[in-house]
Amino acid sequence: MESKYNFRAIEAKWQQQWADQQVDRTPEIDARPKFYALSMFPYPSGNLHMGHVRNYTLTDVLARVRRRQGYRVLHPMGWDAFGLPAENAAIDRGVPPAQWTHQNIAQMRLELKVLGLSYDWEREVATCAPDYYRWTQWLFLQFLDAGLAYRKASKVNWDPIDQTVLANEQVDSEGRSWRSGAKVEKKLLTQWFLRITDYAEELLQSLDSLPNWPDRVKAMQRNWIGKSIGAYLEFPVVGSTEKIAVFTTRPDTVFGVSYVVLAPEHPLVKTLTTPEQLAAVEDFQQSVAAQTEEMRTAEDQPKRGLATGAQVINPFTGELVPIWVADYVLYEYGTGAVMGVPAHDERDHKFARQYELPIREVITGSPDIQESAWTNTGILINSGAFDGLFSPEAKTAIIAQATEQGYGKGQIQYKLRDWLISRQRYWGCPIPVIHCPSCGIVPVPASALPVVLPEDVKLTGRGGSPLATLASWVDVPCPRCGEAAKRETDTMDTFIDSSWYYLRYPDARNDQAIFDPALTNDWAPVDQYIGGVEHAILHLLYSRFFTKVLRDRGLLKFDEPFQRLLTQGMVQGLTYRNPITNQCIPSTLVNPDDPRDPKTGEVLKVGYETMSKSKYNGVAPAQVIENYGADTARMFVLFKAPPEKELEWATTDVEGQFRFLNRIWRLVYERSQLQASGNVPEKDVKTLSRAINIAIKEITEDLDAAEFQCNTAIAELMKLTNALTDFSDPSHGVFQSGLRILVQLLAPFAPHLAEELWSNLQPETGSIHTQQWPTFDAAALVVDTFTLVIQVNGKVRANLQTALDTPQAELERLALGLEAVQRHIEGKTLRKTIMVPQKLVNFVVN
Ligand code: ANZ
Ligand code: ZN
Repeated sequence: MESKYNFRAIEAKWQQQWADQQVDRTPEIDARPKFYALSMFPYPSGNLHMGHVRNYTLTDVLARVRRRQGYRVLHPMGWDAFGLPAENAAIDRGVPPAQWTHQNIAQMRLELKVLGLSYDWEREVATCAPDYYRWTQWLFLQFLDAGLAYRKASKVNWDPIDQTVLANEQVDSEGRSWRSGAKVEKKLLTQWFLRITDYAEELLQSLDSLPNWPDRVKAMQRNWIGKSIGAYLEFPVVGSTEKIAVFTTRPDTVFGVSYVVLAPEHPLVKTLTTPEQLAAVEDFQQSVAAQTEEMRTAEDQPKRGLATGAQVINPFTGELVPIWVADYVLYEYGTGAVMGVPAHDERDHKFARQYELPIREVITGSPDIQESAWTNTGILINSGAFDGLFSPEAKTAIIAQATEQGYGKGQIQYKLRDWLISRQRYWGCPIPVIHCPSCGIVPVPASALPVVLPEDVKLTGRGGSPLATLASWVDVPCPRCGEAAKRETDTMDTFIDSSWYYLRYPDARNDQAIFDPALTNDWAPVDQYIGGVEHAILHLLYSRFFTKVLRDRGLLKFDEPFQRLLTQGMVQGLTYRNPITNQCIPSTLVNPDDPRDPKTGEVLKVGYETMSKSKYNGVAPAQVIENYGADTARMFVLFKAPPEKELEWATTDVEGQFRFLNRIWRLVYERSQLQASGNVPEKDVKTLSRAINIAIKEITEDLDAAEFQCNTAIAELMKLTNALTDFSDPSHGVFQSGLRILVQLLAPFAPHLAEELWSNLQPETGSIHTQQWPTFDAAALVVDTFTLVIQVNGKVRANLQTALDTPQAELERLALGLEAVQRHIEGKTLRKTIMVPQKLVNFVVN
């Protein structure tokens, strides 16, 4: 054994050996319990970033521990490889997307291997490979067959920079594209949708079956699905046979309606508006069309509206109320029309104040209804026969009357819309249908899959789908009638590719079926899923949806894809910004002791922000590995913060972990150099034995917790290292076994170092990563106690039963706190404390 910790040689050597011996291969299915550990697969953007390192190391620790706890483990990796960056790179640099993507995959695979992650590489998948997307296409046909995929013309979000349609989920709260940042426009186009709304209720309900998901993620999903329980009510239009239907969550306020509002896009606007109002209303419609949904509904935006001149009858009161159009009513939600109740809704209140519409109180509670709306429940007033009822009862009674009289019913409404999946881009999975002039939409027969994405396509980045320009690919005979027909040229949203990849790993090389249900139903669901919180809604909701559809198609036997979810926090880097321009300045140009803008001399703002290229605050994993090794990099990302919290990058802490690994190295190395001291007090043996068992217990528990705490586990490793360092006789059996336990517990975190040390300590037993996970001896945890005699000025005043290893300062504090002692020192000055360890303390006072 060398005296120096040579991480480069050690890491290279063991990575080679593990690969040669295929130690990370997934075992065949046997009687052992299974464990499926999965990190969200990356987009192959070029290089690994620290966020990847954190994510994959966390999952790797768990996979390694579970293997040693007797589970058979599946721990795979793959690539979410379709998507726009490849296409944009092709446009910018002329490299074909496939080539760009495969280069990046090769590079990132290398970087992953250098981290010592225990993946079964034989199960690697890439969503852009025909042997993968063949099954994505097959799935699409399953959805089509189930009536869950359909086409419709709709107003869609159009990204003018990326020249593609976006799902609602891909537009941020300011109406910008999640990817290009462009202001999103609305366009009317025929698009493909998946009927996720059919599963809205189940997607909501079964969140309750996921106790090991973060509450925050479940709340975000609930919000996104947005279930509202209320009523559908119809208001007949005066002088017409038309009715305006509204959706309301507050039918109990129906006696307070002072106007009804249509969304500007509502088809009745045109029919109902009086001739005098028509020109103004049309102008208004135009100006609203230019706004995004977010601008229209934002709390702080003034609401704009206009009377149509027409009126409806409130069927409950017989009253006539005016019909308005207003920007705050959205056409796509509910019925696209609202009953305005200014007394009990904030928006309506503001609107009524602005346009001088009446405000009528029908629920008690407000001190001054003209001043502020009362939006809570309460007792009904001014509501005819319903006066005196409490809101919840009133809702039921009012819905009952509407149902009986035929102008309404109870209604449940979801915010969730069907998922728009078609994209007019090239680098995605082709939608496997053919448009035939006689037969209409004809699915490509499963036997003809995959519909291979052609490679010889000109990418310009401008206008429509690039595939549409390739006649040789587009023109095909109809599979049904043989007539000349055309392929669908849209590709699928890449979120489809990632909605099912976790089902492929259990049987990744199957070329006859998407997977063998026996294998996938054995390994899946995923036992622990780890990834970024940015996927809290879309990816996770879509995956849950796919799982449920495949279950209903008889392919899966479970309801939820991910049993346990951990969303790890972002990795942040020190960021320097110019206080005036807010521009980021690369740290290499800044003196950390006096951070100033190198050009203007301004004192810079310094803080931690999520690492990103544009902020020049990133640290490349390859650099850290080069300087300190993969084991140090792993230890750092695990130790610096709890997994779900932000992690602030600090080189000094990386060095701290490096020193810690060096300490462990020296401890093992020096054990042979030291002389046996012969007589070790029994209490020291007990203390070390206890430290060893505490470490086993605490680390095991930290790794079993739902949000498993690698940071506290590493802190326990440090304590055990200290206890071993303090022990005087390295030849003693308890020290020897402690050292082996330390290395065993270290192995999931720093797998290379642990393997090297183990091969020195116990070469005959083979790899450390196949050793059974240690178990602790509960008896050794029991603390030995002794009786401390407490004197004041030499007279015994009290006794204290206390743990043998209680520190002296703590003993003094405890002793002084005793009432029997207090009584004799009160009002006097403590002059001296005489301590006879583990026997007696004497407080000298006068
Ligand atoms: C009358 C009323 C009175 C309302 C009251 C609220 C309070 P959630 O919970 O989000 O479903 N609404 C309905 N459709 C709308 C649309 N297309 N655009 C804008 N607003 C719409 O909200 C349902 C409530 O939002 C409905 O209940 C309706 O206003 C409004 F004291 O009806 B309410
Ligand atoms: Zn045909």
